[in-house]
Amino acid sequence: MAINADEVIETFGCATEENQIDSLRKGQVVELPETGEVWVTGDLHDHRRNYEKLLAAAELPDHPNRHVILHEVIHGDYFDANGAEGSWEMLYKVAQLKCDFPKQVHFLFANHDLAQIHGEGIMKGGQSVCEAFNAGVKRDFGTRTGIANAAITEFLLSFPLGVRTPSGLFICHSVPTDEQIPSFDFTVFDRALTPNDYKRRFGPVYQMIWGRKTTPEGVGAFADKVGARIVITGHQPQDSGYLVNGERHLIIASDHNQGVFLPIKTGKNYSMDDLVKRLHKFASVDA
Ligand SMILES: [Mn+2]
Repeated sequence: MAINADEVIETFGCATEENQIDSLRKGQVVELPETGEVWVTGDLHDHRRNYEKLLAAAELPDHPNRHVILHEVIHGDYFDANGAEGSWEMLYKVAQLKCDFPKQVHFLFANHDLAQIHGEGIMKGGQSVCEAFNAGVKRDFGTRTGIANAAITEFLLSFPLGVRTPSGLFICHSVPTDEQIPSFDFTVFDRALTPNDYKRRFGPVYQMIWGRKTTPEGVGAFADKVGARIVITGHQPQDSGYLVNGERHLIIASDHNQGVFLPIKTGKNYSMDDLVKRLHKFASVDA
């Protein structure tokens, strides 16, 4: 694939800045306005068809009060014969989207992003997905690889940790484990981050984006601390598209045909049942 490396790198820079100066952002959380819609997705993992469907259905240019939330867009299934993986391109697409619709597009920091920044930590079929991603960048950027990697890292680090609606929803990639929640550093959402926040096992960012199998009671304690009624996450794969983990935790996935997205009003008070009824399967979207 022939690419204009300078143009791609410049776009990552633009999107990084838009994340940093987002007027809805308070610390590490984006606070959505009372009026409008938000279309929530789960992990995307370079599912190009679902991304196309989402964009076609969301019609962002015609709906300036409509927001979309994207996370874990990298590390998909597009490998070449040499084992190089091509999801930098999906990251570029969402960066372009942020530059085109800076007030409407929001990201959530995820564990695959952190693993990619560190260059290690996630294996699939005996291969490091981070090395495969690096090989894809090297293949396509050649002599500009170093600068491209720096721009990608800055872009990923500019992602917020959560999105909040005025109706009491808190949307994030995942939540800490039950064991971590009692001592979790909740100030992480309200302040600038330091390298310690990302530290393996002990950093609050790490704990939050890697946490799995949190019980409904654990998520309830987390929700109380962040002032939310219901928490919506991705992170844990869902073959049927979603899982209701108790009355206060909805898990959704957007990285396969049975995956879902959740279009809702920012100011409306939904119950868990209401949210489940609003889930849309990508398979049912014509685009
Ligand atoms: Mn994840």
